[in-house]
Amino acid sequence: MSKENTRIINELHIYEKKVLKALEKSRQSITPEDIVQSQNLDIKSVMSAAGSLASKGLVKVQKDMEEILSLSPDGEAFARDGLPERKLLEILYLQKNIPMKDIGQETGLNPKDVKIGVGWLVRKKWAKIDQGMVKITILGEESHKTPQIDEKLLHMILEQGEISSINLEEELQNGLKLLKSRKGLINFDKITNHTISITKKGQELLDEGIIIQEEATQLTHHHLKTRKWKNLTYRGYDVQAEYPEFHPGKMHPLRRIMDEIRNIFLNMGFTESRGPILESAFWNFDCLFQPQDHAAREMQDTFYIKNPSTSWLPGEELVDKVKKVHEDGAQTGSEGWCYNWDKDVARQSVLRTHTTCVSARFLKENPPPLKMFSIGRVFRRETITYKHLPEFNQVEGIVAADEVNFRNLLGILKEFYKKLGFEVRFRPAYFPYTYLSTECEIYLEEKESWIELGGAGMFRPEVLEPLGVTTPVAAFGLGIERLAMIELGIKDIRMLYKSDIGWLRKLPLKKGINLD
Ligand code: FA5
Repeated sequence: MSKENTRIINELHIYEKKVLKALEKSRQSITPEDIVQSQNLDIKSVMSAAGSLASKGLVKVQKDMEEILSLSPDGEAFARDGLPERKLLEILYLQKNIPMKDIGQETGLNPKDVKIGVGWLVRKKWAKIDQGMVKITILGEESHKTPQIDEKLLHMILEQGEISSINLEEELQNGLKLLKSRKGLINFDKITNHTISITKKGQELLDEGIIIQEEATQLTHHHLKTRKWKNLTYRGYDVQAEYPEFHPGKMHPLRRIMDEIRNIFLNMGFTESRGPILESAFWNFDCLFQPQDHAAREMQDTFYIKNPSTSWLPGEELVDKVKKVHEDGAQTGSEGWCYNWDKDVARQSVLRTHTTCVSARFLKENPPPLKMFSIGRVFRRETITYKHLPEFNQVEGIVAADEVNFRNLLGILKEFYKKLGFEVRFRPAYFPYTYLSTECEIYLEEKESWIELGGAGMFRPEVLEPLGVTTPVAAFGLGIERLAMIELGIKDIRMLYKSDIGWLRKLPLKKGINLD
């Protein structure tokens, strides 16, 4: 047996095998009803098995339309009593001529039948109408005793109850045409007959021999309990079968990407930290050597909080050191910003504008060497665009140790993005709290432009000295939504917050695994 035929036979359902077997016995076209009889199946199973076999080219299913004729109540009355024209002909045969106006009275027919009868007398050429007289013709004389084909058919249907139009002889087919042209005498019911025949390919399989064996489609509790499972043959799974669409619950893609980022940093040996969302200007700006008249502190860039309008400052020692560094640079070798630093400005409550304040807080509490990252929400008074949101997430990180330098920082960022599958480029940048500073960018195909992903740099001595840190510190702060845009291939950052269920359903459950 060829490998292909074995495969086809193995994949046949038991009903399909039974239909083939039925054809083997008859060796010619058979009806589904024959198969119902011979294989002890129900008609639905036979039809669906035959359809499936036909789609595999193993059988041919032919459909023939059949018309079943039966009589309506009017038709039945005409069949018993005679057609109106026949009744008229009988009288006319005796009288030869009858005035048109007297015909109802002479024949005792109702006006409707008189109308029909006279019409058909003329149509059948049994009579003609001449100067108001209905006159019998020679054909009428001859037809007097002989029933015509339409009348014969009417009687046949009356006797048999119903007959099929396909079995009618040619003469009766003409009779049917006549009866069809009279409205309401005959009922026509259309039925479809199927005949099934074996194809060459199907015959090949039959010649190879098909064994019919009951197959279990499922292993049930009953099979196990009765130990029947040992002797059962199990139907194989069609792993390519169509399956219904399903939408398993899954994490929002942004949350998934955040978890992915978290895992990357944890695997790179970083520890995670967190900080408050409602922050003092001190930690958000001052501590990061951002002068109190810096543009980023303006009301149009930062959300200031009315209640509580002020926040606690840390201990005097740190506050004084920060004040000094702003005013004259303290021991850092810099001149500072050369202005009078105001404690009250530093007390102002803000929604943090970046997560860099978490790094500052962490450095205050934890001596190097250290590697720390944090993930969290930040807020800015931004005009919403395809790449700007007023509320978004950042991942922040610092590496502090004696031997850390700017090249290490670039290496860490490159490695991080590589793990996410991105290649980034770096360009020089400016941040008040870092020197050297850089920004990493990635090319966005959809927008045909470079998009900024994050900022980084070595913290300045003006940041580190007040915090009591003596080692170099490499720092970075990266936008998460921008990363998500690229990973998910979306053109607009707002999509991430739209709750578009159609889009969410289509997204892979996990990067690289799409169950939809
Ligand atoms: C900062 O926030 C710096 N704190 C980063 C930093 C940390 C520099 C440590 C040096 C040392 P920036 O404002 O560029 O940088 O924002 C960082 C990233 O956040 C941007 O590159 C961008 O990816 C993302 N981002 C900024 N603004 C928005 C916004 N409105 N909507 C969405 N993402 C934004």
